[in-house]
Amino acid sequence: MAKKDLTAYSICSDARAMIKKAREDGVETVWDRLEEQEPQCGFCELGLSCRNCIMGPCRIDPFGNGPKRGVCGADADVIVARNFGRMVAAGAAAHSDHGRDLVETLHAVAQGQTTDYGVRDEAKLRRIAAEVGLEVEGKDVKAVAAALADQFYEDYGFKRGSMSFLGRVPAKRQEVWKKFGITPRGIDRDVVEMMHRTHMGVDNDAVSLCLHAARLSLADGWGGSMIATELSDILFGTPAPATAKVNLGVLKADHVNILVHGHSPIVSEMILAAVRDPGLIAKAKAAGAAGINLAGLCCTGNELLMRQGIPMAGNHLMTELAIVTGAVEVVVVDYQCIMPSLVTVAGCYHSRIVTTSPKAHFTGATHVEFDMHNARQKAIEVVELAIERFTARDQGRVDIPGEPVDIMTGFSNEAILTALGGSAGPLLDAIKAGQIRGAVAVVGCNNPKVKHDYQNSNLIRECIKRDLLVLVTGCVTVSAGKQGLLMPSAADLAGPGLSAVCKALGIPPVLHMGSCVDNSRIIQLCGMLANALGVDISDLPVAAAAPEWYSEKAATIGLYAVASGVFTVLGLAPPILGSKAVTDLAVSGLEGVVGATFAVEGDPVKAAELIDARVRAKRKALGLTP
Ligand code: XCC
Ligand code: SF4
Repeated sequence: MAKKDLTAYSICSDARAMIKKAREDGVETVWDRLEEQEPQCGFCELGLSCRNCIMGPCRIDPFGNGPKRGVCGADADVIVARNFGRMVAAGAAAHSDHGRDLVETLHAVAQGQTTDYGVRDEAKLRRIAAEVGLEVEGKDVKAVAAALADQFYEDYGFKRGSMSFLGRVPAKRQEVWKKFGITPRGIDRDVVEMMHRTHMGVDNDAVSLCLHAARLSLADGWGGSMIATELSDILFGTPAPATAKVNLGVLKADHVNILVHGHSPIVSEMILAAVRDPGLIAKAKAAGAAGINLAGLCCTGNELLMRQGIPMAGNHLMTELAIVTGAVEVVVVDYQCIMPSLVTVAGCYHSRIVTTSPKAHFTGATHVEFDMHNARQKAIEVVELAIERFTARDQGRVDIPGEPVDIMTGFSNEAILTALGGSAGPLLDAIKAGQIRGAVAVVGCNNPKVKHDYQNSNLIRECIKRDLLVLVTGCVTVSAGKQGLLMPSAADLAGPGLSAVCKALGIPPVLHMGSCVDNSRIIQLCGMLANALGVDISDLPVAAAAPEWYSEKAATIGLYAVASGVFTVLGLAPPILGSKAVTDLAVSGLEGVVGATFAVEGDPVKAAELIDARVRAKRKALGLTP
């Protein structure tokens, strides 16, 4: 197969060097497999294929010549809406089931069933418990933790028919949700209901399906994801600003290198504790290594980066390439976004993929199952495996490209408020004065269909130039960090207003707010700003973008952003274009319902212009300078 020039795949020199090495080493990557899949199915791309029952599979002809209905009679609108609904349900399920693991961990801590985990931020535990209406006066940590775990368990079911964090939603927004019947009721309930509605012969109206998709996405954003974020802070510490490093250069040729990949800090925090164990460090030295080096990939990397300053080796499209360095002993994974190909890539070197979750087995990987009661011990076993693998490493095949880049991290809402002197007031003043014209959350993944990191990093550049403060999470963090955009010095690339504010506060124009579940921090911040101004979130000069998204979870995040009132630009179209009704709803109709829409734009300059237009309109409506 003809290979494209290396510059076509990624803007990053470490990525290009490793794609070249992969070719030399005979390792197949995600880009090779994408080429093999092309041309991809046009029906599926448009959302027009259905296999929800075995009277099918069915497909609708987008050109109107072939069949217009599936065997059951479902038309293009119903099929597209059902498929999109299931996509959103899967994304919400992933985030929320991750959140569930944290609730179970808090519960185990409260019941004294584990000593491996504990409450690291008791003040936050008490604050959150009081916020959701629990009695905290005179109660000890364990009692408060037990009550909070019980409260969150109910958010998953349907006992209360509402969610703990609804109080964070501005009153005007709650009215909008009530009016259209999209107030989330229970995380599991709303996800299950989507599976029910999309069974053959249940909900057969595209608008009704889309509204329920919005409701269940809100159960994720203001529910499952928000619970995951807040409990991770309580159990592992609330992030505060710190500096760290990013790119494949964080790997060390003379060290045992362990990468954590996936999403939950429950596993990665234990690995971190184990790599700091003096006994294990001594073992590594006895095996000929200079020490043990831990680095992160994807979202669990973001969790460790935010709270512990652990370096980041890369984002989604760097996960295979990290192993191609030949310097990685073990990749410890939990769940989500872990390409099954990693097992094959690891097999081309001395590397091992270690799976840890009972929910996520990979054929060919080494399974070391972690639970609340054995996590510390299991982490030690994993580090011992890595030390053993180090002795099998072929140093002649090691190539670690480039030097790491500095990044600033740790901007939880608590940290942002502290940096501002205790309240959102100074931020609002800067927005009112037009120094900061607005804020844009640039979030999400990489996708081999677009040049790696190009759209992510260039949209950020375009936004800060326009005096728009940028907030990043997930894989975009690495895209931005590698380009130097997460350092205070990037203020020089910002417009004059934003640049001045950043310099005065010593912060970067692009703030790292965490992993993908931590997008909940961003909507919470939007809620706080709206409340401070007495307006709805949809009145704020804010926007969101997922320039290189690939995952079902990103679709869910995009939808809860829009349903919360935040205009959202996607760099790639979701599979809905086969239905005019669903597409019209997404890009215009939703404005009249939730006060925000999606737009699809892959070009970073054009995307920034769309965002700028939204910010201008919102500023004008608030009586501010454009
Ligand atoms: Fe996955 Fe969360 Fe996307 Fe990265 S950004 S590819 S979802 S790891 Ni969340
Ligand atoms: Fe075909 Fe309808 Fe079955 Fe889908 S649900 S596969 S459209 S018959």
